[in-house]
Amino acid sequence: MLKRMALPFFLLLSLLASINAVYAAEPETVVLDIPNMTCNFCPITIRKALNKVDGVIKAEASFETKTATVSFDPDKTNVEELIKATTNAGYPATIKK
Ligand SMILES: [Cu+2]
Repeated sequence: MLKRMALPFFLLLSLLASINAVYAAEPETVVLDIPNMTCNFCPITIRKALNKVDGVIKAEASFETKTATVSFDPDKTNVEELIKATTNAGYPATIKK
C-alpha cells in the first residue's frame, strides 16, 4: 500500500514544486500609506527613494491619496526594505489594509 502511494505522492510534490518555481519570479505589488506627504513634491521624493531599492520594478506615489504603489521582485526585496527606504527619505509608511 505504501509503495503504491509513493509515486502519486512524488508526482504531487514535483507538481507543487514547479508551480512554486513559476510563481517565485512573479512581481508583488504593495500599497503603502504615507500620511506625512505635505505637497506635490513629496511623491517625487518618495518615488525616487523607492526606485533606488534593488528589486523595485515600478513605484508610484500620489499626494491625493497619500499612498505609494510599489511593484517589486520578492526574490530581491521585501516590504520591510521598501518601508525602510521611504522612512530614510523622511516618510514613514505602513502597509495599506
Ligand atoms: Cu512635499
